[in-house]
Amino acid sequence: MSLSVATSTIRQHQHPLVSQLADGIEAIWQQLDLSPYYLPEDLGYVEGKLEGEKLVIENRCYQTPQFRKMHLELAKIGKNLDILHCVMFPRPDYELPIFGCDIVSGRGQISAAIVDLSAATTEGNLTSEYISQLSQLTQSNYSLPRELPEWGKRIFSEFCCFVKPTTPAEEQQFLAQTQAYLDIHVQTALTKAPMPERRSEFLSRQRYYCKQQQQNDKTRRVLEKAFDAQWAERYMTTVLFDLPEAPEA
Ligand code: 18B
Repeated sequence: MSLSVATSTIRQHQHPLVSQLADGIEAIWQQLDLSPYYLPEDLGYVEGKLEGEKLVIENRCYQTPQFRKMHLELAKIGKNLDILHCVMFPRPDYELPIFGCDIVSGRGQISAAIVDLSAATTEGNLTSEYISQLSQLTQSNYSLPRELPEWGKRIFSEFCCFVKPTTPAEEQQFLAQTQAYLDIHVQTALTKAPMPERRSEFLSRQRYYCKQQQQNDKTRRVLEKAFDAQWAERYMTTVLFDLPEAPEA
């Protein structure tokens, strides 16, 4: 295993949907009052080897008054595998859903594209303001919807979109849909006030979300092959899905 630190950007070498969505996410984020969020020092930019191929991971991470951690990660494994991973964790005293998005592209073809706004409440329901705004979006149809794994069914909302886009038109539709979700989220978040009395409820839901995401064996396997099992475990639990502090007893 070898790790090194550098500042190069892999974005221009990735699948066009990955780089377009990365640019789109950062443009929408500009509407928020961003400050840096510091990841563990050795994990901001990492390189490893997967089956002899180079794996490069680039992280951008911010926080705002409404969001504890806004994480955009681009990964490139050899010439073949491009990944975009994005999660926005609200501060736990805000009744805001968790925005999450993942794109996996192998050999120039996207195999998985997923976006969701996942509920913050114990019952797992989005608030009516989210439901009404998301319901008003033009219905998106894709020729190859994918079935969620069991761990995902417990956290993702009825608005979750999980597909394998099959044409450039479907890729652009996914881009537009993801940006629409993110636009709604950022605009709504800006109107919110904290609800400290419900903090422990929101915290436990975020912890549940992270626990479920940590069960994604496909992510874990890629990281284990490129690094090792211990590194993969640390990365999944401190960078991808770190649990916020435990709720007060
Ligand atoms: N993920 N993904 O982010 N994952 O991180 N991802 C895969 O075609 C990575 C998130 C999600 O069917 C696959 O099956 C790596 C977020 C779901 O069992 C690979 C990183 C969400 C699946 C990776 C990464 C999310 C999935 C298999 C770190 C949702 C389907 C590709 C850079 C909000 C799981 C395929 C299943 C799949 C890898 C969802 C290789 C390494 C935020 C549901």
